[in-house]
Amino acid sequence: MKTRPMKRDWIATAHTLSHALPYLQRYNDAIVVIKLGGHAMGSDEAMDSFARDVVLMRQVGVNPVIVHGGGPMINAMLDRLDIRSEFVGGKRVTDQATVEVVEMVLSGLVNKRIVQAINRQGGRAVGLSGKDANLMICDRTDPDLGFVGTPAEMNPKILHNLFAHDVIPVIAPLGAGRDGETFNVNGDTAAGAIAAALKADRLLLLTDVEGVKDADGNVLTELNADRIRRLTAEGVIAGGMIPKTETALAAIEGGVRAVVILDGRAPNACLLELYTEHGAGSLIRA
Ligand code: X2W
Repeated sequence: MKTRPMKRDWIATAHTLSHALPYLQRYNDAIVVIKLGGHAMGSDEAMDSFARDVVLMRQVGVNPVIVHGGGPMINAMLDRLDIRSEFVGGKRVTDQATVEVVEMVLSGLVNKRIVQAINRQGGRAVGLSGKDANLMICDRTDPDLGFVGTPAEMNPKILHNLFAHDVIPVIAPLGAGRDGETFNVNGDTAAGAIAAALKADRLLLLTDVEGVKDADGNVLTELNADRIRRLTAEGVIAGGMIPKTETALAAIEGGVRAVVILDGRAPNACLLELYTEHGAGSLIRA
């Protein structure tokens, strides 16, 4: 027997849409940079769901920009090629052989998987890296890290051109060196630099934790720069959360209106954050 959705499901859908109106109006024409980390990229289904949310955002007037990572995917390929890899202070020590693999995996496999997922949902995604149109020119971070780059000069005009043509940019975190080098850039750092260059309205850092937590493990839904500094000094913000909060502080200092650290594995995380009163994760403002 054919089953039809219950009438109350339709009523709930209409109710949700109606209540989203103020948020739809607030984010019309906004620039929202979304960092999708390798750990937040799950199954094909989760990727399709993420892609649908991004296409929906574009449909209702947002200019979404995706900056992705792909650390676990780089590790898997380096393993297959028998190339050893280590991290120092959260950054991958990157020699010539490694940077070649990083570029192939990020600009090839990972970037195109996201581009294709968005396009399958009816969006118009174009993949690029920090090298394209000199979007992100980098200096060497530290000679001991090899080809790891720190964004030094940003040229975001290409992104505005893409917005004007209804295109969703999907960016791999590689930078161009001034002497023709290829630099491997931490995904969070790249997302922060791109969001600052665009003076984005929101930077959403999608991770695999619910947000910034207090000493009792409760998610802090709103916090400012001072609170972050205090929690870091007290050791409450520690480990993998430090690069995220540092990125958030740098982005805000660079002119981003607000940064949200949220769990990318939660269904419809981006929509929940932008279009409901509830929001999601930890909202960080100056
Ligand atoms: C990172 C780039 C990818 C990344 C790396 O080589 O793993 C550096 O460490 P996630 O998934 O966001 O961690 N680059 C310099 O940041 O990926």
